[in-house]
Amino acid sequence: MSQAALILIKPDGLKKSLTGNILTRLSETKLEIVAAKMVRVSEALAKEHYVHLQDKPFFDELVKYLQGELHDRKKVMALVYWGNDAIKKCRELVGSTNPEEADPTSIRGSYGRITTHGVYENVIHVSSDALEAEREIKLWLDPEEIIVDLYPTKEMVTKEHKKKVWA
Ligand code: IDP
Ligand code: MG
Repeated sequence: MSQAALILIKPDGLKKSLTGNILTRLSETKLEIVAAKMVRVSEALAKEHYVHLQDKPFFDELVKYLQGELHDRKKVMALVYWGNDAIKKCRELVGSTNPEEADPTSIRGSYGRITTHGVYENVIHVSSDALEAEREIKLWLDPEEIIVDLYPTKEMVTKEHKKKVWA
């Protein structure tokens, strides 16, 4: 069954110029990329993304990490991979959360590190299951930014909505 997975190339991945390597590795999955964009991550977005870890001692550091404050790279690249067993396929290539325990040939095993601050800098995020993928994709992207219909949508007329357009 086709499934979607949110991938984030985290600020350390961008700072280390790993975008090309990571996308090449992920292409081994033969999944389809159905969305891609650069995002400047607000504190609110970072906190919501990692809401399940809000009680952890490393939470504040983790939020700063995702915002790019530890790497002077205030952006992440967000992608949606789509296809059969997308989450399992991506997670296998990405490797374990702790880069020291991750298979050395996995993306995190190859490029991740544990900092003296204690947060695992593991260069990439991938959704953990289908429910989390849906929650995360809806958090990071609007329906129009994804080229397939993943989840139900509705139409809304937003007359008062302020929007930046080309001058
Ligand atoms: P995942 O990214 O493999 O799904 P999660 O448990 O969802 O793992 O954790 C989110 C992120 O929080 C990790 O990718 C890593 O950057 C950081 N993290 C998780 N557990 C720890 C820990 O025990 N110490 C330091 N950082 C951690
Ligand atoms: Mg997770």
